[in-house]
Amino acid sequence: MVGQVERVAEDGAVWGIVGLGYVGLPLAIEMARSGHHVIGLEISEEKTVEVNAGRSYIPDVDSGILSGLVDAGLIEATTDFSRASECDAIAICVPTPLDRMKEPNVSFMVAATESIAPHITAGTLVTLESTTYPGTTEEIVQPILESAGHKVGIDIHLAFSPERVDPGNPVYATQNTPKVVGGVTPRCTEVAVAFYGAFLETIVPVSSTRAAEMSKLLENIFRCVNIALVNELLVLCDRMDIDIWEVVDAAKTKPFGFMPFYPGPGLGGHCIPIDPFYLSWKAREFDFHTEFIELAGKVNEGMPYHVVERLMTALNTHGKALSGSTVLVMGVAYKSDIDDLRESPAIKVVCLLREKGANVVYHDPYVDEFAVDGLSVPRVDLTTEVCSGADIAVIITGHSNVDYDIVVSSAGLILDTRNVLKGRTENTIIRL
Ligand code: SAJ
Repeated sequence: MVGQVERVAEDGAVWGIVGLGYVGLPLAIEMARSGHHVIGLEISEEKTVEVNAGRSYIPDVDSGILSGLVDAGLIEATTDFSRASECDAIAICVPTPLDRMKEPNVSFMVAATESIAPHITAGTLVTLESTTYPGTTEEIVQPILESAGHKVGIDIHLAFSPERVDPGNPVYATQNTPKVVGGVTPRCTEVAVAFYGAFLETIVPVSSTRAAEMSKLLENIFRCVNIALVNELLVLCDRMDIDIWEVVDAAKTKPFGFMPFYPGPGLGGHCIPIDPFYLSWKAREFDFHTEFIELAGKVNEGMPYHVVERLMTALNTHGKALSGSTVLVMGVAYKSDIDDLRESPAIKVVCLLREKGANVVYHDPYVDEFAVDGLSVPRVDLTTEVCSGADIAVIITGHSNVDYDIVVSSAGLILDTRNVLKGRTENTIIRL
């Protein structure tokens, strides 16, 4: 049915997105830029107001571009999910967090699918973009769609296509990052390839939804395990009096067969610390224990504790106890040059410091408010008085717009967990 494939990609096709977050909003921009009318289906009234007013709440999405597309009538947001009936293709871009027991919380995907199922019409393509365990698309999304009277592969189409957003990446954005696509049936794959190919540069079809789901997990588990590897080596090098940062820099001169990862205070973000546990959970169904993932999780989760141990040791060498000391935490976002706090290692570090009686303040130019366990952490400006008034400063995340000379020239002690002060030799600087 050639017409079927063309419908989702023809000029007049209307496209929908469920969830206008850090994945959905950039996707909406790219879709609209190709000239298609985009309907953002959001549960948040506030987000729909912001989008319809042309105001972006995602740092990687420029408000000028968004407002231009809204004014051109190419993007609109609504909380009325019945408008899914107007869409020829709909991408589901909702969160996939873990619960407190580190088990997948699929409630957002279920709610999103249930919200559109009664309204989608014959011929519609539905794609799931949320990072999840292999089997989710066919075991969760497909039954919900078919319970509404549809038949996947016959009157509607369903595929999985993982998001690959790297927040703050100045080179790779939604449009120029290759897009993996796997359908429930070959026809579903063909329709999904036509859809994404209508507005993205490179499409990578695979044989099934499971292959697409697993490819995304491999990408993120690869990062999680390799970061854990260098974190473990950091602790060993500390005991062997070897500079891990020098070691990684030396290893990365190898022009093939090596990719540098850097130790740090722990693993942040809404993906890398979380996604691997979606696979380890599903693997149990197959009597399989993903030991690499479990070990990586243990090593990465141990890093905030290692940071606090190093802080205590540093203060001790200067005759100070952590209890009662003032600690200036620098950089609380989960990675450089962004404002996102999700799963940031700074949260655990501050929690542990408080438990040990330290007085904690923070500085982060991207983060105006920072609370841990509901208790606000006082925000300070980066001045010589603040730095000299702290018993120790600890750099958790380095930001390129911070003047570290102020810190180096006035702080009595500095623990640098990111090698931000690379090359500085002042004896007040201690590297993780
Ligand atoms: N980190 C280290 N050492 C490293 C690299 C990262 O400690 O060598 C830490 C970071 O500080 C951060 C965490 O790990 O706290 C995650 O960092 P990240 O660079 O993986 O950034 P994310 O989670 O924002 O985005 C990642 C994407 N990043 C890259 O590919 C560089 C990508 O893996 C996914 O597209 C994205 O997660 C996602 O949404 O899955």
